Amino acid sequence: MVRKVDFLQYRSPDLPTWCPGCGYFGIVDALYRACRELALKQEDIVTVSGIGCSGRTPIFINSYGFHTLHGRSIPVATGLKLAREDLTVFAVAGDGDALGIGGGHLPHVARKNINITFLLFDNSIYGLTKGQSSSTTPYEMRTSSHPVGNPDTPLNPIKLALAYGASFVARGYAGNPQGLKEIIKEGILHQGFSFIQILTPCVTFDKENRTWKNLKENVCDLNIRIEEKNMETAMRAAENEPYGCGIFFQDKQRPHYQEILRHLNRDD
Ligand SMILES: Cc1ncc(C[n+]2csc(CCOP(=O)(O)OP(=O)(O)O)c2C)c(N)n1
Ligand code: SF4
Ligand SMILES: [Mg+2]
Repeated sequence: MVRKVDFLQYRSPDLPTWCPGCGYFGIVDALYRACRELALKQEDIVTVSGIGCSGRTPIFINSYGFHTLHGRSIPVATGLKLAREDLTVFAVAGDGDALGIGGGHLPHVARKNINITFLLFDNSIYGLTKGQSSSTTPYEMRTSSHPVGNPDTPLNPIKLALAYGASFVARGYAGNPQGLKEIIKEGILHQGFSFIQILTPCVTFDKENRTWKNLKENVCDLNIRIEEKNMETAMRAAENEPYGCGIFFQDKQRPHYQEILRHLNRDD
């Protein structure tokens, strides 16, 4: 029997409490549509989040979810995937959650190649706590914690994920849910750790950097679909194209963690 799957069924009856105009609406829309197009059963999806406006995401998806501690979506999602390999597991985190307090988890989930899909809601600011600088806030940007300008050099999430050895590294844009949906689908289908940075505005606390206007004017399609693993091209694109969207790197040959465990436990 063909199962009828509509993308609205993934939408929770609890309406998102994000500010009107927040980019996160576009992200969950892309997520619903990716799940629908892959015909994932709601009961087979788990979304694990940390703390932040992005941390509320599981509440708005009509499936299983886990709103954990600040910076801890990756280890909880890892444990879940190791216990239930059959489930589709998303880990979601904001830039502060993923790269600040939780930054120590990223190298390990990447090097182990845990088969989960990680969505970095990158608005380059702490949204929930009212606009402090985060690890991706640009140098000199004025924020509530740095009213005369951020003194710190921002991290480049794509370069980090590449350097840590993530087997799938991509960037999408909240203002293009169709394009983002395609990237998320690829991330779900990828057998290994999928890292997806999503450019998105915080319309309430960022009036000068990652605004809708700025994003609309600068986001471009990189047209790089690197089937062959090519770290050098990917690194160069990450360095030169801060608003370029697409798949920067994918290693389809590398076994994921559970495949490695099966290999090590083989009976020969
Ligand atoms: C251990 C701990 N430290 C600090 C906080 C306060 N806090 C909550 S969310 C947050 C940052 C959120 O920023 P980000 O991860 O970028 O998420 P966004 O709100 O932008 O989605 C901070 C510092 C906390 N909840 N727990
Ligand atoms: S504070 Fe910013 S990130 Fe949080 S819901 Fe509002 S617009 Fe979105
Ligand atoms: Mg943020």
